[in-house]
Amino acid sequence: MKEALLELREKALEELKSLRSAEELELFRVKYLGRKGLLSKYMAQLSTLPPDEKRVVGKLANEIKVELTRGLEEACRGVLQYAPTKVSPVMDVSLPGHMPPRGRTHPLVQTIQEIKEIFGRMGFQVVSGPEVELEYFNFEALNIPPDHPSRDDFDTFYVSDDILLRSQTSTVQIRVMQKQKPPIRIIAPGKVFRPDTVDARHSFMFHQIEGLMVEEGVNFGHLKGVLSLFARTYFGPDTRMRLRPSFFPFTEPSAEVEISCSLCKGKGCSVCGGSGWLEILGAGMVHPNVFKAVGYDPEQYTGFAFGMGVERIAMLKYGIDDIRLFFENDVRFLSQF
Ligand code: 2NM
Repeated sequence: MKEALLELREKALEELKSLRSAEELELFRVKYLGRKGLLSKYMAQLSTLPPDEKRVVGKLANEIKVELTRGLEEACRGVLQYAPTKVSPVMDVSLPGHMPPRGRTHPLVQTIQEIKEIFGRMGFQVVSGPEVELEYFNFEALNIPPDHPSRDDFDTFYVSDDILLRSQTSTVQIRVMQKQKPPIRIIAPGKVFRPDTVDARHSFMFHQIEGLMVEEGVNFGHLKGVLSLFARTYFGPDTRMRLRPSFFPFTEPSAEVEISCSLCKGKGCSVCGGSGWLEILGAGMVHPNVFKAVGYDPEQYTGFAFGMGVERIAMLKYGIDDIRLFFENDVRFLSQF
């Protein structure tokens, strides 16, 4: 039996050298080391031997088992290294596992979070409302009557005669003012929809953050103070801000808010079109007709409101030149933020 075992050892060690695939490795394991394998067969016969011989042969059998197990492990490492993707019944549990790729927050969500935090520190609460909205909240209550020319820029996505996808989140401000008396400090982030043809700068859907502050004695100085603090916090302490007269149906007076171009420091470059200034938002004092629509007395309360496009703000901050990148779900883009 001793000779038989030694012969088995020779044969097995020779065979080990020729193993080339996971399947061959497994066949070898079953043949020599398996529960019904050759070694087990000899081990089972040990009981038939006299005690002295049993000890010696038993020891030998064990040594061969250890040697072949080690040899098989070695062979596994050699073979699997060259065929790492092959599904194998032989597994080395000490190898590091496959790391699943880690997700992260979308750059637009990050931008919204940062802006919410800045206004939150100034006492603004975050509110939200429906994306599918009544025409009344989207237009009439915002001082845009049925035949007003500025409707052309907004009305396309009608669901029925008087229901549409909202074109700005001021609809949410109206809903809040209808329910609550001043003082009011809110910002409303969310999706809005416009009849724009998609290109590098336009999208039929984008994100807006609109803000509103209403109480007795609020004036244009408060608007400037709040917005310049926002601009300096978000774009950096050296950021300068300027206002240019503008028009919105829901504010009077209205202004376009611009900041000094952070890329060229106001000297003029391709991003700011040579002017040194970048438009970041629209703002103004809430129109008395808006207050009347929600049941506020415009003689008692005043307020300012503003609106910004989140994509635009993020594009300026990170130097992104195509708005479509935000919506294509390309991880090569997204994983940079
Ligand atoms: C803007 C620009 C100026 C605005 C107005 C209101 C409301 F509801 F109070 F009338 N909310 N947001 C507003 C004002 C929005 O976006 C460019």
